[in-house]
Amino acid sequence: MQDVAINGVERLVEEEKDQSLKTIGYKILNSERISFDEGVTLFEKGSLGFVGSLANHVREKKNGNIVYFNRNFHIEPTNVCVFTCAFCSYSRLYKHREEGWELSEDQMMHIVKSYDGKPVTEVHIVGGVHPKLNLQFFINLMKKIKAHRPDLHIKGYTAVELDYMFRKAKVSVEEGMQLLKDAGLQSLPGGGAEIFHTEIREQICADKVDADGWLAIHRAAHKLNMHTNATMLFGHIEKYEHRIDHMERLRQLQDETGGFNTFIPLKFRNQNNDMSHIPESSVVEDMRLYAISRLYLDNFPHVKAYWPMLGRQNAQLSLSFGVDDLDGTIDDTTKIYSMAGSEEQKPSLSTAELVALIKQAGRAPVERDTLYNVIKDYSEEDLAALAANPNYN
Ligand code: V47
Ligand code: SF4
Repeated sequence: MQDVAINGVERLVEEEKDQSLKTIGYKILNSERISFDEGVTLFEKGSLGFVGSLANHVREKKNGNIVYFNRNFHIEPTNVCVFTCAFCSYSRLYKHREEGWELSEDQMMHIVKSYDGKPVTEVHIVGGVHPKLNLQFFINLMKKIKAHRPDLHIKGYTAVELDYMFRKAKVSVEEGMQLLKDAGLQSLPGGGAEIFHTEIREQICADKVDADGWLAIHRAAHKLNMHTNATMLFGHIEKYEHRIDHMERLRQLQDETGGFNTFIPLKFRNQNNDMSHIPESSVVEDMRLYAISRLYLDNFPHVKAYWPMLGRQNAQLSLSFGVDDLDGTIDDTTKIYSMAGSEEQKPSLSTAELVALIKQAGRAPVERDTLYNVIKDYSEEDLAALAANPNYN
């Protein structure tokens, strides 16, 4: 089977009429790294079929037929935020905080406790940058969560939240990361990266941590043996070279530390924000982007499609364009996307539903923990039995 697939993609490259694409195609087939300019060329000239077949080839070489997911839940401590990112539909300024929400420690612990006895492995904590919630508040929260449920992996705080917390507490990035790690924080999510290039960053999120600051926080986490993710907000005013510049900076840091697990492209959604006049990208453009990121980020183990943002059908489609991870079951607590106009207004999928979705796409569903250790392979599982089992629905 694999020989047929490899022959298919080899033939596609061999028959490619454009010489620059053909050269890139051969490089990829020979597992050679592509350059910045070649990345841009793929965006400019690569058809969906061309980049998609190559990305699928790379994805199957790295991760076989597996699609990973995990069982997690979100806590969003607040949507009050000191920043004013133009694409954000979710945040409220402190002076308008009565329109938003602020959870107390008790309320957050209540959410954690509501999962007692349920087989979740991860809590993902992400929210706005509240001017009154400081480093000590979050250190206490980490300790409380860990004291209550030591086996729950805490993935929390974007580099934007951390940068603000550390500056306010007057600690260095290294000291701040160490304090949070000691309190129980284990991984960082990939948010806040947006587009690193200043030409774009100045227009969409001028006031929050810049590219070097974002990268310094992830570097510090990696040096403490913590794993992190990286996102890229795409499909707005950025050009192809800004996308490649973003991926290039991530590729370089990954060469240095090896601490990134997953790249997560996030499609810009245009409702209820200051960039609503910008049309959303097409599904073909989205799939080309997934594929090209799989090809460019040759040192990233995984590429994730965040299904609540993309919608379940397009997330299924992405599994043929380089994606090997669909994030998690996620309960209905994440509001970042529903408020920005995502199809998924109540993003919740049971394990049985997620497994069925992956199987429909002809892939092998595997539950993982945050660090990609396999918890359970569902490829031989009977779907009806799974749906009837209360542990999986
Ligand atoms: O940084 C905000 C994005 C991110 C919009 O690491 C928007 O596993 C699209 O980082 N349209 C936060 N995107 C969420 C995040 C994340 C999500 C899932 C998994 C992981 C992980 C991380 O949400 C922000 C920003 O890029 N975002 N507004 C919008 N209108
Ligand atoms: Fe605040 Fe994050 Fe929204 Fe920016 S994207 S305004 S940092 S909540």
